[in-house]
Amino acid sequence: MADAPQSRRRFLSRVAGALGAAALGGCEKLSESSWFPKVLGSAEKLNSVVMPAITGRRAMAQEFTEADLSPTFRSNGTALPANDVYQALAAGGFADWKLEVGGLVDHPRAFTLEELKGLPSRTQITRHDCVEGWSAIGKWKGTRLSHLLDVVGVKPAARYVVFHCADPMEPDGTSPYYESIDLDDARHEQTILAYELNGAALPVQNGAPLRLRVERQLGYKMAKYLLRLELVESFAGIQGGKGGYWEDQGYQWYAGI
Ligand SMILES: Nc1nc2c(c(=O)[nH]1)N[C@H]1C(S)=C(S)[C@@H](COP(=O)(O)O)O[C@H]1N2
Ligand SMILES: [Mo]
Repeated sequence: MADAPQSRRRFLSRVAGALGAAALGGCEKLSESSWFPKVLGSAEKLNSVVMPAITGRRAMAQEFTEADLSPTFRSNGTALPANDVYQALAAGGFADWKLEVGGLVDHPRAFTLEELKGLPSRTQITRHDCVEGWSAIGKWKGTRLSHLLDVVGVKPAARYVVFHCADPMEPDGTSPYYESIDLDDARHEQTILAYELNGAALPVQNGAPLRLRVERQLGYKMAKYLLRLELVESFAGIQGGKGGYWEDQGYQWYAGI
């Protein structure tokens, strides 16, 4: 499953190359030019198949208005990590909490919540879709992951960001929840590390003090209770090796909606 986006990108690079673009980076401009739709149009079916695929990874998730907010944003999965260290941090209002960022970065370091709040943020009202069959619209504010990555400097070999969480998924305290996304999604404008939900500090049941929002993917990708980010080249040696807790149980790694 983890290979699907790569092979799709390779295919799209070839399509873009055939159309005379040096790289996918030129596609947004390409699609605005007058000849590009005509070229695809002349290829008949290509138009509907290739266009959304080419612009796909950069497309924005739909954003909503305050009037669309769900009355409550329910909690799913862990609502309180069964982890003494986490519970002590929560009792202290997360004053001693830090987010560690390491792996394939130039400057590994830890960030306090205040430091993260000092980086450029984004506020967005989006719809969360859970595979269990419910959706909710919430307003999220958080640090843009792209800026955080610029601060630590991503080494060229890095391909994924792995999100390590505080909540153990086994009763014996092992198997912390974890997730991962590739650098395209990590750099997406709407990918944020959220510390606010609906204008208030992120509640514990929704992942306090910090959780991932990677809009355009399903709910299980939105890792809560973040403790550590790790830049990696592959998932080898990380828990089940499939890039996420639910992925290790057979869920799709790329959970696009
Ligand atoms: N750490 C952690 N992150 C998690 C989960 C979890 O159990 N633990 N559940 C996932 C699932 S399946 C969903 S739908 C959302 C639920 O987010 P919410 O509790 O804010 O509704 O968080 C995701 N992130
Ligand atoms: Mo979910």
